[in-house]
Amino acid sequence: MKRRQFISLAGLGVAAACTPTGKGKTNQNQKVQKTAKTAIVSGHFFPALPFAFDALEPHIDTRTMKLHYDKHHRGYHKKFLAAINDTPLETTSMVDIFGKVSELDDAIRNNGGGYYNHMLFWESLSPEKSEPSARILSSIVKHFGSFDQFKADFSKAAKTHFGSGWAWLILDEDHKLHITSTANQDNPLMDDAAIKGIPLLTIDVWEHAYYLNYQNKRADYIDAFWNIVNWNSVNKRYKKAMHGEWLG
Ligand code: MN3
Repeated sequence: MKRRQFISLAGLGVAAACTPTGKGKTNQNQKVQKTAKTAIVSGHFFPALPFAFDALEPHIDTRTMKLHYDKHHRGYHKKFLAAINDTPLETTSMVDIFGKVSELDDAIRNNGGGYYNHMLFWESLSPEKSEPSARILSSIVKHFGSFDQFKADFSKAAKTHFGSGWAWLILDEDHKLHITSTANQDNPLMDDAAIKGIPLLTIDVWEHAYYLNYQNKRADYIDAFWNIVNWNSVNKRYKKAMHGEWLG
C-alpha cells in the first residue's frame, strides 16, 4: 500500500486543501488559493490520514483503520458540517465552538467532538518509533512521579473508563499536566468538561476502535497503543501549548 503524505493536523492542514484539482495550471493555482484561504478561515476540512491503513499493524489492524477513518470519522465530519450549515460556526474554530458547546445543539457537540477527537487520535499515532522530548518528560516526571507511572495512570484511565469515550493527557492553563477521560465524543476543550485543558495525547476507547481485532479485551488494545504513540507530535503540541496556543 502506498504511504500517504504526512499532513500536520495541528496546523489545520492547509496542505490538505492544496491538492490540485483544476485542469489547467492557472485554474489549479486559483483553486488552490481559494481552497487554502477557506481552510485557514474555517479549518473544517476532512483530514488525510497521516499513515497508510496497514501502517499500524499488528497493533491496529487494517480493517479497523479503514472502517474507523472512512466510515466513523467521515460520518462525524459529514454530520458536523450538516449541523453547522449556514451558521456562523462554519467559520468558527473548533476551540471556540467547544468553548461554548453547552449552549449549542447536541448534534454539534457529538459530531464536532467526533470530528475533532479522531483528528487528534490519528495525530497521536505513528508507525515510526519516537520518544518524549526532554521538556515534556521532565514535566511528566514532576506530575506523575515517573514515565512508567504516567503510562500506568493513563492506561488505567483508558481501561477503567465506563462505556464509550476517550482518555487524555492535557495541559491546563497553569501548565499542569492531567490525565482525564471523557464520555461519548466529549473532550477537555468543552466548556463543561470536568477537567479542562489543551489535549496533547488521546486514545479512543469506543469499541469500534478495537473490537474487530481485540474483541472485549480493551486492556490489550491499550497496552499495544504504547507501541505506536507519536511522541514527535505530542512533543510539538506540548511546546505550542506551553506558549499558549490553544490547538484546534
Ligand atoms: Mn472512534
